[in-house]
Amino acid sequence: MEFPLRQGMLLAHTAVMTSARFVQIYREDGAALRQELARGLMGEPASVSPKFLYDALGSRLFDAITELPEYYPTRTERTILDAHGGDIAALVGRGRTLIDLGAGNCEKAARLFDVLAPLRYVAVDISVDYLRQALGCLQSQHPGIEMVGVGADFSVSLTLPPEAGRGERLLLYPGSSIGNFTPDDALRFLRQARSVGGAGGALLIGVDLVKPKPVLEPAYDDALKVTAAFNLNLLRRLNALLGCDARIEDFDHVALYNEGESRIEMHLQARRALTLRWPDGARALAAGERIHTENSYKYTLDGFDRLLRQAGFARTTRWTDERDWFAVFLAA
Ligand code: AVJ
Repeated sequence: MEFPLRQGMLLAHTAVMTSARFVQIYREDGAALRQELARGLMGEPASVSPKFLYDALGSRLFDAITELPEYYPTRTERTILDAHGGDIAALVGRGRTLIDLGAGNCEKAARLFDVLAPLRYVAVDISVDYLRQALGCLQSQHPGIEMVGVGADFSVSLTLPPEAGRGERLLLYPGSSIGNFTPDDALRFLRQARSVGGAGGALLIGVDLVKPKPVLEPAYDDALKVTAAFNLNLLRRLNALLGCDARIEDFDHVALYNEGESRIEMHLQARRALTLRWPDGARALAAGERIHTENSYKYTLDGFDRLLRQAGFARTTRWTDERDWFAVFLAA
């Protein structure tokens, strides 16, 4: 199988101590990252891609978010998958190659191992280091499943290395990560997922649903301030990657539901007028001016079903929790 390498990507194979194999299909060079960050900061409004949220600390903070009482998506999706794993297995069959897009701690996929009995598990995540720990541990618990870890950034294009193997593919895209894309980009992503899945392929995807503001906003602005730390960690990344001089204490975490766009927005808001400086650039921010750091789109059941069909999936099945807060779609 051929896969295009984006400019700035290197191909590197790495061996580890466990029997899980690891492949890294991208390593953006520092110059490309700096350029991307500088371009975002100079934008109107200033922005930073949410992919920079997930360094080692950011991934751990996200894990902590999933334990918060206010953050309902993870546990609601888990309830749905636990309740309907059997239905899912009956529809997709056992013994597939399970491809986990944005695997993180691999916990969601692991809970499906019993019902789906995959022959191979391919965990894809932007944070390879995090994947190494998670997969190493999982491989020893499930020696019968061939495991491959893939470090990849598919925010631009979804491509898999030959190590992902052939065989009937079930793509898993849990957690409503699809919400980070604009609806247009989500459609592009779903079309790519359809083609990567191949004939007989299926996609199991978690989608967060539209609901009242008083439920949505606290989920992204929790009382313990874990989400604030998760968002503010971006400033540390700006300093480390770009050589920026941002001070954490100069910014507030802001999370708001934009009803017109049907999305939660996260921002970093300057507490006072200030200028961010880095080796070959600077960005002045007025007091109260924001850096846009994340969108998390919410869908209606029918709206997402329409998107799947537009992407070329002919058969869709969906399950929700009893409050209709979250949905899991199976598309073939
Ligand atoms: C990982 C993108 C699904 O949008 O709910 C959680 C990220 N941001 N709290 C989400 C997130 C703030 C999360 N996704």
